[in-house]
This record gives sequence, structure tokens and C-alpha cells, in this order.
Amino acid sequence: MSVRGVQVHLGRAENLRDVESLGRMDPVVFVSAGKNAKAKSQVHKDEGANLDFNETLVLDVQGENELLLEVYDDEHIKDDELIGRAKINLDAVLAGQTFNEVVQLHTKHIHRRAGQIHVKITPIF
Ligand SMILES: [Ca+2]
Repeated sequence: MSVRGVQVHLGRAENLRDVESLGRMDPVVFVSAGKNAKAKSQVHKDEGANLDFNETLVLDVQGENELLLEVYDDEHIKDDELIGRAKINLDAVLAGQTFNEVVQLHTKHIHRRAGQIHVKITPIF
């Protein structure tokens, strides 16, 4: 029984690093596995640093064993700005288990904390 893909449930995010100079951030999550598998959440306009994404994304993992999760502040005029990211090892999920953790985000500098998000990943057979 091989795993074809994963369901990624995005839950509550807290203490997201504030990168918005004016007003409240508009958080959006991108998940990817390798070069070809990508999915994006809805944009949570003006919801700021603490919010519940409450959304499930489906990703075809194609044998990739690492998921990259990135939280951005959606922008209209300039490019979206990175709030924080995390890499999640999928070996256990590919073996049929469920990943259910609060994931710590960091900036491009691995030691700089950028908030956290509850993520649940379940395999799709
Ligand atoms: Ca924004």
C-alpha cells in the first residue's frame, strides 16, 4: 500500500512574525513537496499574527519525503513577504502514520523564530 499524497490540515497559528508596516498582516500558507507538488491556502485578509487557518490542502507527494511549509503576508503591489517557514519530514506519514504537531516557524535564518502553526498531515493511499 503506497502513499499517493497527503492531506495537510492547517490549524491555529500564533505569534506570527509581523512583517506588515501598516495595518494587519494578511497571512497565506504555501506548502510544497519537491518541485512539482504545490498548494496554497486562502488569504486571511487583515487577520494578523494570531488566526485559525482551518483549511485542508491536498498534495501529491510523488515520493518526496520533505514538506516545505511557508507562511507569507499577502501583498498586492509588492511581492508577498515571507513571515516564516518550516520543513517537515514525511517519512512517518509515508509509512502510514499521522503527523499532528505544533510546528515552529523560522525566518531564512534558522535560529530566528517566526511563530508557530498547528499542522496535521494524514496519508492518502
Ligand atoms: Ca499584507
